[in-house]
Amino acid sequence: MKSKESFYITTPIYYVNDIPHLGTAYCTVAADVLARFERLMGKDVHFLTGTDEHGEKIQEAAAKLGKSPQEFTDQVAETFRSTWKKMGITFDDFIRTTEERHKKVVIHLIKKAMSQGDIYLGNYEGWYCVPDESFWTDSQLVNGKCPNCGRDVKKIKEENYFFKVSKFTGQLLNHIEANPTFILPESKKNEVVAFIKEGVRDVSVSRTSFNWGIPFPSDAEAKSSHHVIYVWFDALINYVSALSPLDKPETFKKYWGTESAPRTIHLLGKDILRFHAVYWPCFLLSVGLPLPKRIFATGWWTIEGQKMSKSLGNTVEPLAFTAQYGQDAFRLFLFREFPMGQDGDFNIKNFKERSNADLANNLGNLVSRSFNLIQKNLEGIIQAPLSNSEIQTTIDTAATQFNFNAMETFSYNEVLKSIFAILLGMNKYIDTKAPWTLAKDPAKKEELKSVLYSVAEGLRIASLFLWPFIPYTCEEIQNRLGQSSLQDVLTDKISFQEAVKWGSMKEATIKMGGPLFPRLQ
Ligand code: ME8
Repeated sequence: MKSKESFYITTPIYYVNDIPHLGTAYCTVAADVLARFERLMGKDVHFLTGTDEHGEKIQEAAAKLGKSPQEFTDQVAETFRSTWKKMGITFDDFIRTTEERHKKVVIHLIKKAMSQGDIYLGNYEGWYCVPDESFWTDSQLVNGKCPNCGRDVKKIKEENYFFKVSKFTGQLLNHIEANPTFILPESKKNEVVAFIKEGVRDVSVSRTSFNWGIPFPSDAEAKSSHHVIYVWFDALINYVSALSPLDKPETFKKYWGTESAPRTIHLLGKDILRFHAVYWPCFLLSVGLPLPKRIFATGWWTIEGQKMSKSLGNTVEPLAFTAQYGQDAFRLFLFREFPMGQDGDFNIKNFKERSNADLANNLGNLVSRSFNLIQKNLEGIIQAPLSNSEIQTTIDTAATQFNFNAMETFSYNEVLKSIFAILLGMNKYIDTKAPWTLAKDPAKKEELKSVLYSVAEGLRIASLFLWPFIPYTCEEIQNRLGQSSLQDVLTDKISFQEAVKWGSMKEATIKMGGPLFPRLQ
């Protein structure tokens, strides 16, 4: 068997001072969509998520609850893992930065950068934003607050190790220029380029004023014996450490990729793009590892027009929300309305309108009316007709001309728009063909069979394209149609291309079922 192309997708690892919310669910579901899609494409997918458990913020959060940091992080990490599981997120690995497998790679890589002469000892004096775990200069502050999150900053003065970012920024700029889709979306790439061109200061890679972190490799020069690795460098390395480069170099190479064939896609929010698109690539250049293939920054959600925040109490809790409205309606809404690189507003009115329009009225209605017609007029049996139907060409063309690249560049809303337009077209096709009238005329039996077969076949094909987005519904549609093409693709019995070929539907007896989606008031 031909070996599969490998594919590696990561989400940010989430801070355990908070529980999963709309923002973290967004990135995680977005990564799940692409992971599922690439599996359909026959790739050997490795999908990583996890938790970011060190640093001042976590130490403070644990102390507030009177817990040890380890006890606290064990608990919240489990909440993340189980929430994603319950939401059907198909991650292959879940990394925690307090795990030994992670720590040893962090130490190894920091030592490597030190041996390259890229880390030096110095003193930091400036501002620090604990919620963002980020350093700021006087001139960067906005009205004395953190320019990223607007919260209070504190003055710190401590001995730190620094990483020579500036040594690598020229090389990074060349890479960005030579690889136009390395950082996406374009507008965010331009911001990164402008930031680099202004001149990037070397960044701290250790902290000394608290101790909840990975101890910095000892160095005789240090005056303070309490250096812990700065949480951002600890955290970024998770993408490498999870692949066990020291113990399983072949696995690492397979998923991480090489310079000429990079495999890694990092998905993250725009708030943390600088860490991912500047510091992280420079660090990788220092330690001699290939750069990722793509870094995509998602936009930011507001809720009912307001910034999402714990103090406003307006956060959307994904488990509660999906328990009420269903996983697929939630998943669809995340990507249907707004391009992923832009900010969006999570608004319950829009959510309901979108669910009703796409899911209840369009897809749900298509399933229920076509199944009723097949049941009533063809004894529930779908059988290939003798002649082609007009809709065949539309669906065939859409399937063969599908913009596969749009998925890897996260143009999910474009993809969804075109699929739902086809479903709408299928509903119109039923209206025009009026199979209920054809059924009255025995001479039109073949035509009736052809119309109903076409709709069923269209639904089968659509369920393959839609599966990454609304998996539960698509599996149900395949099941009701008595088809296994989705399973056959996922178990490598057939390719996706074969599965979406018009006419591959097996003769089957349909299973009737209730409405797929309730109409929301
Ligand atoms: O930053 N809208 O973790 P984090 C959209 N541990 N996305 C949002 C959002 C919102 N309102 N709020 C949060 C960290 N996010 C670090 C990452 S990676 C090596 C370390 C999403 O728990 C967004 O993707 O603060 C953001 O990047 C992520 O949550 C940060 O989660």
